[in-house]
Amino acid sequence: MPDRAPTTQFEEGTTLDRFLQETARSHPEATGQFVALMHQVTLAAKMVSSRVNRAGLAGMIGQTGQVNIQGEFVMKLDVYANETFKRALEHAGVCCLIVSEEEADPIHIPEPFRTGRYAFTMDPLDGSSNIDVNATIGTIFGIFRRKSPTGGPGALEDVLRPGHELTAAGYVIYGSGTILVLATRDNGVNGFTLDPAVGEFFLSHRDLQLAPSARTYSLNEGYARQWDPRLAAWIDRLKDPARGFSQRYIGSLVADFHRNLLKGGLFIYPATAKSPRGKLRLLYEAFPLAFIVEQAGGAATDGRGRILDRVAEGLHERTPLVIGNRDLVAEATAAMSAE
Ligand code: AHM
Ligand code: MG
Repeated sequence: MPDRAPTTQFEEGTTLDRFLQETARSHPEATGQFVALMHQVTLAAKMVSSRVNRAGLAGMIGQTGQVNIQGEFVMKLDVYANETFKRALEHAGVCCLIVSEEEADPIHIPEPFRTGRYAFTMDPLDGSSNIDVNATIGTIFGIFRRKSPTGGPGALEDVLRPGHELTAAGYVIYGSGTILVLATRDNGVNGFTLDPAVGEFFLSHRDLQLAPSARTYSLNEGYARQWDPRLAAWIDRLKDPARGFSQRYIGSLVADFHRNLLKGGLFIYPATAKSPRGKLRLLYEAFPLAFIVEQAGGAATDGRGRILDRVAEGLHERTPLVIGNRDLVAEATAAMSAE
């Protein structure tokens, strides 16, 4: 369990704004930059949410015809989300560097705004393959306190570092409703639901902890013949009716993760013959979700060791991911590394 005690009491219906202001108050050294950064994140999240809801009407369905740094076809909504988060953050004076799954190189902040205290990592639109079928998608983000000298531009050292140095992480899920989940060291994991009529996020999921008896596993079984045989054998054992497991997988990490966070469960995206290092990105997907799951009492490994102990060496590095309830992660990891 994380070493923390929530510092402030909040009732449901508290706005995200008030939550941020009041939690910042318990840090006398706070400069207000974290609150300002989160304001910009929520602004961008509301803009993307609105566009997602109208995607079919706003010309947002389909591909742009381009291929991104990951070798994937870029969707129109990928571009919109990337630009929206970038624009919201680069002129706020709170970030020294932004890195995005959609961009080959770091996004340097223009003068005179680049003196901010934080480096921001993002997968602006996770689950792109689900856009055109109106299924749940999301945005995943991580926030590091800068390491490079203050006063100047950020540098790669602000993001190429161990995952356990994250200050905060979160995601926005654009589903039947829009929910922003934020994890911080002092206040754990909290979910805020957007009331579109009011245009505000309200606290709806206070101090989230993984449900203890998980009975769901999530992975793409279409790749079973490409897995390490030890993983295939373990998944087969999990199907013993006595264990009572169900499988759920939509192919949007954010959606699969959110369901498992609320109900308990295990998500795996292993190494496959096609993606021997896994498909998911360490900086944009694995680090933020590993930070969140640990704050919620769970665990995340790459099949060998703790994700947050990995040191990011490249912006677009990939990793296998095993994430969810602690006991299931331990069981899966042991099975995958058995001699
Ligand atoms: P994206 O960030 O480009 O959308 O890609 C990542 C997505 C994850 O959301 C999801 O878990 C995974 O890719 C699904 O991949 P697959 O179709 O191979 O199962
Ligand atoms: Mg993604």
